[in-house]
Amino acid sequence: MINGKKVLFSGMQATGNLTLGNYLGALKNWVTLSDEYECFYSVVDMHSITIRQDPATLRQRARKLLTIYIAAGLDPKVNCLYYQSHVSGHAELSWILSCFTYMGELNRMTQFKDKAARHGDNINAGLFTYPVLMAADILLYQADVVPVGIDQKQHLELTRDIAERFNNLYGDVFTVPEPYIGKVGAKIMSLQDPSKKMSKSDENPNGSIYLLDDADTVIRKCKKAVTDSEGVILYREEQPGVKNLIDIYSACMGKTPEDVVREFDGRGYGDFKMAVGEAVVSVLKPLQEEVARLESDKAFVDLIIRENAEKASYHAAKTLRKVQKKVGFPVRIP
Ligand code: ATP
Ligand code: LTN
Repeated sequence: MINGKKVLFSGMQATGNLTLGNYLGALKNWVTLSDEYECFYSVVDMHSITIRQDPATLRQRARKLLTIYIAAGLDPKVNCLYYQSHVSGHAELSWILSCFTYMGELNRMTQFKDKAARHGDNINAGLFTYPVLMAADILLYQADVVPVGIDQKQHLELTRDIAERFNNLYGDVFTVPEPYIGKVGAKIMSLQDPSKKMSKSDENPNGSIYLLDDADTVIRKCKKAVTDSEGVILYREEQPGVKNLIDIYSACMGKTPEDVVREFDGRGYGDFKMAVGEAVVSVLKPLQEEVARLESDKAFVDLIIRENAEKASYHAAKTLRKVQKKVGFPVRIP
């Protein structure tokens, strides 16, 4: 508990450009949760270097991501928005936790298997121990809840196992976190292949709507979205393309899929796609304007970065000192 509130931790990698899937599936929920919890939202740049990055691009993207957090509606004076690499406790706790994590556990992680298959020329130890750093992120702040997509559930289960193992040995040191998997927009699919999720790392740019796409691009991508030859707008598994467009429209307009089906009863795909495009633009436009405004206010964003790194470091140090003592490191002489 911090300030009488339960603690929430989540993070996103600054790799690739954020998609509408990231926004509807993650960021939008983060904003909703931010009143109820004491929140830490990190730009997890240390996780990013498990895949080779161009340094200048990584730095730019990390800053852009932090700006998007603010523009999406996370008040940086209330929520702790910060770069993972600015708080050394993440790396320090990660080392300790790696001594309480088994090779067998890490070997079972499906994300590692996927990424190792995709980046066969660079299967580094960081890629393997990635979930330990993620556990450190979460446990460092004694988080109660962690909003993540379904793809991250396995990492969260490992985090819980590590926390429980540590607590069994040393007493109640860590809060054991619960995953929070949102319902609305939980899985937005690719516009070009509705059997795949919309992803930042998709090679086909028409499959994903990027948060910073302009209105014409958004409309064009929606018009090109793959549907079917049924010709009816119904919310069902047999029509995955249409279903995905209904999900997007309902998440953007705050309506239920049933409302949307009723609204478009008897209308054609062309009309519907146009309406989806306009709905997406109505969500993205204010966000983009706010990103531009923040980018022109460098001093404000710099201040947020500094203040929040200090706030995060303060809470991180509290847990870290406790853990160091428990495992037997000598106490610091003041
Ligand atoms: P990549 O495809 O490069 O692995 P990604 O687009 O899946 O990246 P992540 O950084 O893994 O993005 O995820 C950030 C957050 O966005 C996570 O909470 C994830 O669950 C959520 N998310 C990502 N893609 C989608 C999607 N298509 N629909 C809903 N939520 C998504
Ligand atoms: N692995 C996550 C990003 C991430 C994260 C975290 C999410 C790193 N550390 C801690 C929640 C909590 C991803 O790829 N989406």
